[in-house]
Amino acid sequence: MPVKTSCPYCGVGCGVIADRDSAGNISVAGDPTHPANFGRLCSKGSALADTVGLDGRLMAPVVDGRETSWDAALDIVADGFARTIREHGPDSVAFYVSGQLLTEDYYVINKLAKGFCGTANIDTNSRLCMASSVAGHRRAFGSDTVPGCYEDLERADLLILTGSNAAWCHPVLYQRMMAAKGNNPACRVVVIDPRRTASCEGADLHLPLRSGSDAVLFNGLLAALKRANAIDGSFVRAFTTGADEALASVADQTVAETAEICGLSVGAVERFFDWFIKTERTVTLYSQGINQSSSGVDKVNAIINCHLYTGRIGRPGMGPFSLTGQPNAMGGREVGGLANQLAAHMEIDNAQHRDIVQRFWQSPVIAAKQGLKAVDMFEAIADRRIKAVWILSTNPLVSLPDANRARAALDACDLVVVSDVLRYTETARHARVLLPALAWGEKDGTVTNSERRISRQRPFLPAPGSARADWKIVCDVAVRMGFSGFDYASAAEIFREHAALSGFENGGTRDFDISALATIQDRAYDALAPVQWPVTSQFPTGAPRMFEVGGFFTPDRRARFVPVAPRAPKNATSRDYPLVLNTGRVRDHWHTMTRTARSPRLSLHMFEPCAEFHPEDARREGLDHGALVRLSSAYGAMVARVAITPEQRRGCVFVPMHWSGEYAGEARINALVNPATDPISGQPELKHTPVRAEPYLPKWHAFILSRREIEAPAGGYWVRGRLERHFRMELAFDEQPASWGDWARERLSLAEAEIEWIAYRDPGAGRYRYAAVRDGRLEGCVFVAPDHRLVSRSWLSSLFAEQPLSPAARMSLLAGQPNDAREDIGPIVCACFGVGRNQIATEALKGACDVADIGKRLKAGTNCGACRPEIAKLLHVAARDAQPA
Ligand SMILES: Nc1nc2c(c(=O)[nH]1)N[C@H]1C(S)=C(S)[C@@H](COP(=O)(O)OP(=O)(O)OC[C@H]3O[C@@H](n4cnc5c(=O)[nH]c(N)nc54)[C@H](O)[C@@H]3O)O[C@H]1N2
Ligand SMILES: Nc1nc2c(c(=O)[nH]1)N[C@H]1C(S)=C(S)[C@@H](COP(=O)(O)OP(=O)(O)OC[C@H]3O[C@@H](n4cnc5c(=O)[nH]c(N)nc54)[C@H](O)[C@@H]3O)O[C@H]1N2
Ligand code: SF4
Ligand SMILES: [Mo]
Repeated sequence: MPVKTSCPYCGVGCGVIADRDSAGNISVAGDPTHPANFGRLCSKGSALADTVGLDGRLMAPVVDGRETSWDAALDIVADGFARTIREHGPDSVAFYVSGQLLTEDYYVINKLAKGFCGTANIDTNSRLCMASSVAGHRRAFGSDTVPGCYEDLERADLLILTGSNAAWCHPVLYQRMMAAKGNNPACRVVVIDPRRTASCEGADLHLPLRSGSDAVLFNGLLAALKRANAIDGSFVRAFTTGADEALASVADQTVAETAEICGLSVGAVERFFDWFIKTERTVTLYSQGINQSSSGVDKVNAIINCHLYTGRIGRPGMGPFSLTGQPNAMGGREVGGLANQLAAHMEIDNAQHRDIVQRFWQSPVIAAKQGLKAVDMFEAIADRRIKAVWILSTNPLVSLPDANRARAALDACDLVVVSDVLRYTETARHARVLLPALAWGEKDGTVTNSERRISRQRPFLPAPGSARADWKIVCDVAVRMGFSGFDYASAAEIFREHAALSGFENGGTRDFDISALATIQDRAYDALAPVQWPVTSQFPTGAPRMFEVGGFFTPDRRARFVPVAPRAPKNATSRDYPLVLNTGRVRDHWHTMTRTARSPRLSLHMFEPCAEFHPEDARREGLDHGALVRLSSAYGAMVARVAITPEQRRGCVFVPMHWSGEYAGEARINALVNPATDPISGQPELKHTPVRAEPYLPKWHAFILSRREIEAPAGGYWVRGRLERHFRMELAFDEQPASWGDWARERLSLAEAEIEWIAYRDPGAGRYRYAAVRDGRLEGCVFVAPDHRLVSRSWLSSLFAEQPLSPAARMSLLAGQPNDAREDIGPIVCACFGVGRNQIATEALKGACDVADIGKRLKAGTNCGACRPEIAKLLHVAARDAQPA
């Protein structure tokens, strides 16, 4: 039976239809009726079926490395937390949770911490993600409200993306924007990002500003709006306060000054300002390039100031728009999962709010003060102020800044409990107690996307082993700790309580109100259609926009302009650390790769962690494209593959956040990232760490392709991944084995007798190549060289098909390339149809003129569309190369 559910990845919140046939085959398709995606899915969503297998799953509770019963594990957790609170007080325990929990899970863990344990030491990975937006919203609006909806992006005439690579991180939304732009000749797109990203392919203007200078740019814009008298006087007078102070702080900032500080040309800044001044329907979208900063909250307010001044908020086609990252970042905010919030958008510093929540919960206590925010929480674990911590649905030893220190913190902690779906993650390896949770496809509840839309996640798979829903595990522990109020029979029951609290003594004073859902019956909850909050008696079917006619949630109901004095990033570059490390995402991987690394097609797009350098910086540091680089900061070091590209801003290096010790050696970027935080939001500055780069020159480079899983070596550089019908590993190391042949056979785990062993050796040049063939099919191959110049992997990879090798392929095996070069499709660009770079280049030579044409010829880009910006780029490059010199 097909089940309607929603995608577990990004905050776009696409609806999917999942099904499992009688043979157990799983299929996933876009839900044409879901208002976030109308049937579309990106590469990650389309590959969901690849990721739900049970290998690697945590199936039973584990204590001290041994499987045990639920009763035993829950007793250890409940007794451990109760005893620690008894002996050291409530603030000696902590909970570190995640925007990937469902709202119901999140609600009960927050209730347990704040209402029953009596501590606000509950924080979430949203601290690394949305905390600056939350704080900026609250300063401006008095509430954490995203005023607009996705439809606004389609109705806008000017779309500004700052600190957002939506083409890769919110792909379905980006495709919606591009489709709308295609239908609206007046629509323009501006991308503000130090790098030229895939999102720039569809842009009319790219501003490659100096890292961290957004507040200067938007302050400059406010000054320009004033000079142009672009004020919406009636809106500003009726619905805001503080405009004069904000204007005073920017009044004399000229375009020239702005351009100079931001490292941009005067012309580009002028054009951007001019478009903004003249375009009523303007949406400014922003994400981590704004939030992950030591002045992230100020940057958010600098953006909102410009929208308040022009009255462009809450009306069709306009508004500031914070793109949420995780599927339920928004739901976590609704239940108050951050250490400085209370449930249902109430404030922990407000005694009246504390009283409301405590009476509603009938709880013995209520946390009286803010708890520790993520970075401070791990600091407190390190110095043993916190003695017991429970981590749910997040992998902090990979995702927190200064990750080596976070690891040392957990190792020093008396009781580390981890709820996860996998047996082995970097964090799970450092836990005393592991609790098996239900995963996507098995669990049941709700999530809220970037436009405040609540959607259901519904199960379509049976629970594996003895795994339990996260909410159930939390309630089991709460009951064992002796607390009442946790005897829920279902997710629906928790949802009703959450909805009731949102309306409890609200009377229009709080933005988050879904009280019309407080009496929803189980059957209606099961059938709940996606709906945007508020959902009240006034708005029974939800509301797409807020604040069109004021109604802000400050005491005087007016929005606040916030004067912003721009600050530079906390740690400046120096002689020792001359480059700015910028980190973020790639198209086909998700966070710490616990899901996406299971999908062969998602692993192909970017197989290794690449450090992207501007050609000038690469030359200065002596780095070659495709070679290895060692990056180090005052905190730690890592090794990555060098990619040289003029799309990188000079003085900056970009490295993806995804690789962990499970998939690579020495590739955790957060070992280097500084733990500097924003003083208001506590969000870490993940986009700006001073680093040094130097060539990493091990004596040997190798790659292995094998039908069997390849064991990770003990040291050196290595990266592994799962591809179609085989595994791949890249390695670089110093020690030379006694026999390369024996070494290769060991890597492939093959017994000599069963296979045909083909070898090529050139000891003089240090080149060794081996291939193993069984029954005419390729079993594996190992290529070794003294430098990084090994052969292309794509053709060899294609030989792991079911059919035996052709005689021609066999002949060419150890050459590593086909006799006819056209057979090598090159690195994969289109994950959906497996189309490679070489194929696109060939069609370009044959006259393919645009992305649509490539789609007709190769199908590339015609399914999810996530690769369309890259195809466009390849065509640009081909066209440029075709020009006579
Ligand atoms: N493929 C994929 N998609 C994802 C995720 C994923 O892991 N993989 N994760 C999801 C999550 S949780 C999140 S939070 C979102 C994040 O979505 P995004 O914020 O769009 O993604 P990032 O790559 O982290 O960073 C965005 C951009 O900020 C730029 N940037 C860096 N410094 C500055 C600066 O000073 N100013 C400006 N204007 N820009 C700067 C970076 O160069 C980068 O291109 O993505 C979500 N979607
Ligand atoms: N350098 C750098 N670091 C960053 C960022 C950056 O841009 N640069 N971005 C930051 C941001 S925005 C974010 S959101 C974080 C994300 O970072 P994390 O939250 O640490 O990353 P994930 O890999 O999503 O971790 C989710 C974990 O939950 C488990 N899991 C999955 N489903 C379930 C479930 O249903 N229940 C339970 N209990 N567990 C489950 C997975 O197996 C996995 O171990 O990273 C942050 N770190
Ligand atoms: S855009 Fe892609 S990752 Fe995000 S929710 Fe939609 S299908 Fe999932
Ligand atoms: Mo995020």
